[in-house]
Amino acid sequence: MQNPNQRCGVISIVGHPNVGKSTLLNHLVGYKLSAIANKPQTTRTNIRGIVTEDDFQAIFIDTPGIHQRSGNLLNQSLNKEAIASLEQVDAVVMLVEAGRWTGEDDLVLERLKDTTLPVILAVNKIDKITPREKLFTFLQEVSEKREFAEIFPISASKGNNTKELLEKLVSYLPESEFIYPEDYITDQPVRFICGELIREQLVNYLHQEIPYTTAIDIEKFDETETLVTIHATIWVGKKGQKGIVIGKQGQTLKRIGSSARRSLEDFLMTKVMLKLWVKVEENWQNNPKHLSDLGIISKT
Ligand SMILES: Nc1nc2c(ncn2[C@@H]2O[C@H](COP(=O)(O)OP(=O)(O)OP(=O)(O)O)[C@@H](O)[C@H]2O)c(=O)[nH]1
Ligand SMILES: [Mg+2]
Repeated sequence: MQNPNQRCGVISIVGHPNVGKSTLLNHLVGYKLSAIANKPQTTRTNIRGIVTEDDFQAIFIDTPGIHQRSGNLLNQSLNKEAIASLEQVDAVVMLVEAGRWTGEDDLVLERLKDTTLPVILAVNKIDKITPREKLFTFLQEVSEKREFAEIFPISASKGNNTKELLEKLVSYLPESEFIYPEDYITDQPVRFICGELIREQLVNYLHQEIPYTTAIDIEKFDETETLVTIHATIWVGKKGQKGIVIGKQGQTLKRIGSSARRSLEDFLMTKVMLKLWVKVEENWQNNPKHLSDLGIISKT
C-alpha cells in the first residue's frame, strides 16, 4: 500500500575538496559507495546514494569538490559536475570543516548565491575541534555568511548528529512517490562503484600527484554464486608513473590490489578475485574521448 505521507526528493552535497562529502554520503547510506581519501579531489563524478525508510526516500548526490584551479579538462569537468548537481534538486547541504573557513568556501557560497533552494550548512569534523568554545565561535561566524535554512554541527566519520541532520533534510523533501525501488542504494552500476573502490586505494597508497593522473577501467566483471572475478586496468598519464604504481618488484601494486580486494569483498559480500594491469595513455586527462569512456564526462 502506498503511504500517503511519504516524501521523496534529491539533496545535493556540495563543498570544497576534502571536507568530507563522500564520508557523509557513505555514512548516511550505510555502504561505502564513494571513494574517501585524505587528499583533495578524490570524487570525480556525481554519485547518488539512496536512503529509503518506510515514509521517505532521500537521494543524496555526492559531488566533486568545488575548487579554484580549473587547469586541464578533468579539473574543469569536476567543477562543472558539482555545479550541475544543483539543478533539479530539492535541497542543498553545504559542507564545511569546523574551525576552517577558506576562500574555497567563499567560492562555494558564490555558486549558491542565486539559488532559491534551502541551503543547510553542515559543519563537519567537529570531533577535531577543541575546546568547545571554538566551535561555538565558528558556528556564530558562519551564521553571518548567508541565510542558511539550518546549521548542523556534525561528524560524518563518527556519525555525530548525522541522524538528526537526515531527519531535518527529509522535512525539506516534497511529498511524492519513491523514485527508486526500495532496495536501491545507488544509481551507479556495481562495476563503477568497484572502480571507485580500487581508485580509493590508489589514492591511499600513492604519493601526491600520481593518483590524480590515474583512472580505472573495469575490463571484466564475472559473477558466480561464490566468487566475483574482476579484471581492471589502471590508466596512468606518463610512462614513468607506471613503474611507480607497480613499485619495486610489484610491491606497491600488490598492496593496492589486496586492500582493494578487501573493500570489494565487503561491498559485494562475496569472495573476489582481482587482477590489475597498469597501462599508459599520455595526457588522458585532456582527452575527451578517454574521459567519456571512463564515465568522467558525459558522452555528447
Ligand atoms: N576527523 C574527521 N575526519 C573526517 C570526517 N569526515 C571526513 N573526514 C576525513 O576527511 C578526509 C576527506 O574525506 P572525503 O569524504 O574524501 O572528502 P570529500 O569532501 O569527499 O573530498 P573530495 O571528493 O576530494 O572533494 C578523509 O580522510 C576522511 O576520513 C570527520 O567527521 N572527522
Ligand atoms: Mg569526495
